[in-house]
Amino acid sequence: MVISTRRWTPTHGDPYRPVPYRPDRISPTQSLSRAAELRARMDERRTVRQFAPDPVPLQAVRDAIACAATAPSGAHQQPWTFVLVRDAAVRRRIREAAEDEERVSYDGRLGDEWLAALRPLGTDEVKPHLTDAPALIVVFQQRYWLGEDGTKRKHYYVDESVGIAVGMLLSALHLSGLAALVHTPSPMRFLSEVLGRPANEKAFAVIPVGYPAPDCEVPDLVRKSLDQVMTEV
Ligand code: IYR
Repeated sequence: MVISTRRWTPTHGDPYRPVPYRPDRISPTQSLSRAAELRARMDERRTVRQFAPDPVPLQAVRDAIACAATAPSGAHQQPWTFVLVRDAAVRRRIREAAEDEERVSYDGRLGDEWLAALRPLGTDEVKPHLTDAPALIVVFQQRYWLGEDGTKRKHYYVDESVGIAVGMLLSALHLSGLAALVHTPSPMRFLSEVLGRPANEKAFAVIPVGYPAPDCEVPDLVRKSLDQVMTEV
């Protein structure tokens, strides 16, 4: 297996220049066993809110981000930026700002119906995972393309593209043995300020990454069964 090292440059307006695509086919039997194994592995993934302070193998996190960046995107515009934050002081500033927003949210901004929906998850405004986890991946969506000369160009299906990439990121982290959490403090503007991101980028999620704390607990959730989420035509 070889990873391409060609560097991306803007392709806007380029002609269609197809190349052959001939991936090896695995047998149906191999597909069945891979799919069954993946299904069982993915079923073991849990959102973790209590992290051990232990460091994580950083290249595994970088590889997971590279996996996420293989996601399909609208017009192949790849409208994402992943900021990997390890600096403890920056994580502390993110935690303080996030908790300031969450306090307002849990004190009433969310409303009774939303708070009732969250009750079984046991979440509150205290966000220790933002400083306990050894790394945060802050995902930004590029609402539009911003050239070095200030040229702006529309990006298409940005929410969908970044959502797919984050799904692939979570899968890659989990399959690499790392725990994660999708945290969406709202509003998230403070993340652009703390991390000095440009005007075309908008924070999408903060993803703490690490190992579960030895005393980690998770809610006793039940996933919908296959027949509850799928119908065949
Ligand atoms: N952003 C808040 C609230 C929250 C909202 C949803 I929807 C969740 O699934 C979990 C939490 C927080 O992070 O606590």
